[in-house]
Amino acid sequence: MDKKPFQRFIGAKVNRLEDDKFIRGNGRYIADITLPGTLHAAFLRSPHAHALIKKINTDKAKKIPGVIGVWTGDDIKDKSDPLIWKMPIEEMQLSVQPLIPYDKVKFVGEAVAVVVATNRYIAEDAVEEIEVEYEPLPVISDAYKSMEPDSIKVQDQLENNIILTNKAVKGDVDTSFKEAALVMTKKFRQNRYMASPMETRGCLASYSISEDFLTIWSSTQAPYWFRSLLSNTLKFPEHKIRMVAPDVGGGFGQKLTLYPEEVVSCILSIELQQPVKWIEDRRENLLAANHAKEQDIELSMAFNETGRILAMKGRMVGDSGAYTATPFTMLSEVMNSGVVLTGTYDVQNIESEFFAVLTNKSPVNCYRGIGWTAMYNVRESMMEEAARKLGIDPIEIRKLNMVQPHQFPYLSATNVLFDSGSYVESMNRLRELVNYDEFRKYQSELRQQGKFIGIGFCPYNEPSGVGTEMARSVGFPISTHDSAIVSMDPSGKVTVTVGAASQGQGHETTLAQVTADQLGVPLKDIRIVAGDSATGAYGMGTFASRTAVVYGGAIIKAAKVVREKVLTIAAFILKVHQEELDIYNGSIYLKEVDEPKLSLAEVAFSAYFIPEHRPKDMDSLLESKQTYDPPSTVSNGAHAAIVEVDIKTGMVKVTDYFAIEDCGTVINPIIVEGQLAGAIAQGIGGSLLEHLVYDEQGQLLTASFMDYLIPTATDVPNIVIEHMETPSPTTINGIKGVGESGMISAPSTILNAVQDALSPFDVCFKQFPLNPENVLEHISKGKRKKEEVAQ
Ligand code: MCN
Repeated sequence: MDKKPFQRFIGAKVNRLEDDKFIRGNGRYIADITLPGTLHAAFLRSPHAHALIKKINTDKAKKIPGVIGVWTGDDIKDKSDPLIWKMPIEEMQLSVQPLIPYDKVKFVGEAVAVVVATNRYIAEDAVEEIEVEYEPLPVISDAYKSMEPDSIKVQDQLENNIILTNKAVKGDVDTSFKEAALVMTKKFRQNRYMASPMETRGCLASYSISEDFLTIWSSTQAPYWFRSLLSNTLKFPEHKIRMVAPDVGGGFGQKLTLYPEEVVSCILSIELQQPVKWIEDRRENLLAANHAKEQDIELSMAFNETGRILAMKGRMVGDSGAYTATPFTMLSEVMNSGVVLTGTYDVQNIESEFFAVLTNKSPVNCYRGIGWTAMYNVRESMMEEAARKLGIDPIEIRKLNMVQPHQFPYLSATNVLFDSGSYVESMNRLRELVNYDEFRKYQSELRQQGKFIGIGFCPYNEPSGVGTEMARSVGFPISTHDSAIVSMDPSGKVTVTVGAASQGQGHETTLAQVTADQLGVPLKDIRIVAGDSATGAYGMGTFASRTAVVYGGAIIKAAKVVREKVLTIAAFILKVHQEELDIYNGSIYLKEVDEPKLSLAEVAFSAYFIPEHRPKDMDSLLESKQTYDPPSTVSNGAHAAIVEVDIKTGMVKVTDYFAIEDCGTVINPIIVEGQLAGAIAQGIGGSLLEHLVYDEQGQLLTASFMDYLIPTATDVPNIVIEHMETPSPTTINGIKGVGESGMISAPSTILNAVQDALSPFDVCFKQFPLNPENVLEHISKGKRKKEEVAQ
């Protein structure tokens, strides 16, 4: 008899299980959670980028009916430590961030006082009544000036404003540059922009005096990790803190920081013995939630006459704002740029130097594609320029330099182990997909008609999963292991508990798919519990495209143990050898026989309640907890975009977008495509629209969505996505991560496409965003240059 086809869930296009509740408005975000007696906090924020706080008068605010209290930095400072998180890097200076400053403010938007009231309206009104006397100080808003020896200091206790600088050299860089046929240097300013999650930051802190226990619901990406940080900062015992991330409406790295407002909310709840809720508004988010990306890169590349890269030299200066955000610190942006200096290319002669510098601006921390975006922008635009100069096709010059199939596993000059990949193949497929040769003909026809379209490319690779080994090998001395608990209850249903916290990535679906394949249970019989430190599945959280790899791996390990137990019991009951059995669709089958012999529910019930049905030495729990700390794995892919530039208005329209992605074994193609589409949309925003503009006085000029432009549906074209699947030989089940890939390559793909469209004007952008002002300026410069040459 034919065996029933076993339904494999890994690789299946399963619709997102969590979407039903979100679409129907049944999600539960922080703002939806209200406990009896909840009070509301609102923060007064500094209008100055750098100023002494001379006096704060809270009398009027305190008198407003409904106001419970007003706290300033002086009131808070002895109740907790400030925020300090130092990477264990000896040379790194120790940045200290007061929860609320009591002596001086260091960026516009920094909280200077907090009101707690019976409702949010009263709290906001009372904030308006607080009077602060400031003495403005000179402001440092430029990273280069901040590095000068006589610069004013952002943090008084530090030696200077450079938190860390480091230089790494590998191979013989100088000789390679001397012998090169072509040497190019490009300076690129990666503008400051930020994640704009639909749900802004927020928390609800609730202290129970009867249990001496603190619960904090926070819109966070890393509940366990932040519980440790919170405990450390507050000096409140960790085992008496529960941190929960309920539904989170996007994070993208912004919620990978323990923020002062969260610690203050806890302090106030402990003091008032009532729940305290803080929900930030969009203006506060733009002012005071972590900014991202800002850095200047100077990159030099040496090529031989065939287009082979001989050596690269990168110098990164990161404008990190006033503090190093906890816990990833401002280093992550510039350090990561150094890590991905060579990208997909085989270059062993490198020099890379970075400076992470304080200024009087909002702190910079992680945002999808951290450090990658900037380095890819400069390197990949140089690759296209080198191709033009050497008369080589832009796809071929990349293929020539890429890590070739026979080179895997390949150790990059920056110490990243590329386990496997489809680098060259993905470029070949991209060329076919975009119909490149036809495009060039079409482009020149349109140019005759005065229309300027262009095509840009960008291959990428994404160190993903990020376990301890990879983090340490690239200079982040942190530990990133995680655990999963898989437990089958007496009815045969499965609960999987992980420390990850989904912000919209679809973990409820994909982690259930991973479990279903191991245990042979239908998806509806699996519940994923995540983001709650009370559940005991310690984990570092969701970032660095690690959930599929790390939690997927831990789940598979734990589910295998449970499967083994189930099969042992079933074999005992059926009096057969375990190897003769299989589980699928919730039942135990004899292999090669199409009749279920037992249901999982029967086996599970036996495990818990019928000792005669299981071997004597076997424990009764169908449960396993396993940890996983994956080895290095690097996913890859290649993108192309077609843009149309209106040379009269400077408007850029992305008309077509193509992405080839290879994240090893794909768990769910629909979700992976969603990840790419979202990240590419963010890449379009970052390259064309989004820009956090500060003036010299450190005032943020773009503190609303009227000025800070994020892409809308009309800015995002149809995106064609194709999967290639090169399973990782190192990770469990061959899975690699995918979450950031779109943001690594989309900005530079678009940059290259715009430069290609405007090639008759010989433009070379040195700064993002490519907004009409920037584009028109370059077109007119190009025209002037041509006129001069003609004369
Ligand atoms: N996946 C898959 N097959 C693979 C790899 C991944 O099906 N081979 C699925 C995963 O199971 C998961 C999703 O794709 O459902 C993303 O997986 P992964 O690459 O592991 O990334 P994480 O889940 O760890 O999420 C972090 C990543 C990052 S770093 C940012 S930033 C980001 C992102 O995910 N922030 C997001 N995507 C986001 N999506 C939403 N909606 N909101 C955010 O804040």
